[in-house]
Amino acid sequence: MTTSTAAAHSPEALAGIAIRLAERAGSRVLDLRRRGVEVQASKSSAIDIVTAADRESERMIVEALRAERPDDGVFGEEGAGIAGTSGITWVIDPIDGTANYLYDLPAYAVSIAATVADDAAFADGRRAVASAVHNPRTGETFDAWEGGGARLNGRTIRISGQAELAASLVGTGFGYTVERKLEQIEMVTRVLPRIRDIRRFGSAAYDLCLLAAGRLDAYFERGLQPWDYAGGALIALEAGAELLGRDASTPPGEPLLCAADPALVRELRDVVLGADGASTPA
Ligand code: LIP
Repeated sequence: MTTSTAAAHSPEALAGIAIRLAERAGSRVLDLRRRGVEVQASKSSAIDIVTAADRESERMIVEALRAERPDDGVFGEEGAGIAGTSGITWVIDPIDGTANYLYDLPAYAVSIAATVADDAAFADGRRAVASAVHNPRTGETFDAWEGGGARLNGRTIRISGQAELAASLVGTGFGYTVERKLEQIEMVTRVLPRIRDIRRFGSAAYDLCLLAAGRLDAYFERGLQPWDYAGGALIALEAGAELLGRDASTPPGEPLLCAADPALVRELRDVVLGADGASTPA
């Protein structure tokens, strides 16, 4: 492989593609928002919506990736599913935080992650090696590549370093079905008395980036899809966070994803799961 070819395949180069495509799709998503949101479908429940912008964002990103990286796979929230031969699969959330997009609340993002197969890293069997998460409403672009650190608009970011649970500002989120919400309420009931406070912004990708930037001290959620966390998880890891799943044999992912400073994340997981022996308030 020549030097130029190697550079074209480097994690840093993949991050550059993710940044460019996330910002381009974000600009289109913002333009469509200004014209008015068109809800086109729903998925797991009537409130799990798909807008025309979700579909247009994913279409734009997939079209560009197919042109630039024809041997790569593509996997998107709104249906893109293309097997590749290069070992790289792009995981796309065209708008993470779609409800916020519908209500014009400034916490939604385009998330693009270049991933490789790795059953030990995450529950979906893939690990991001490069990613970008772009919030078009705030103009923030978070990016990372494996071993290259994490950045916000090009400036290096690090987690807060908070190791004390009682002083921690903790992000979380809730699903779209009653059954899932009831499970999540139990988790919040255990956690809220033990921490500074909860923040629920409505986008896992953005939550993980806020953790990476030190604006949250920790984050947990049960029920996330790979496209929700793939991009933000790498950015949080490269900013110094440790991510845990439900137990030692279950990597972070849909069953549970906990993210925080390595000195805090195990205590957080134990409290989330009720495994710390504390009694839940009546
Ligand atoms: C969202 C997640 C968020 C979760 C929301 C929703 P979507 O993804 O990023 O963490 O709490 O309920 O699932 O559906 O907006 O792409």
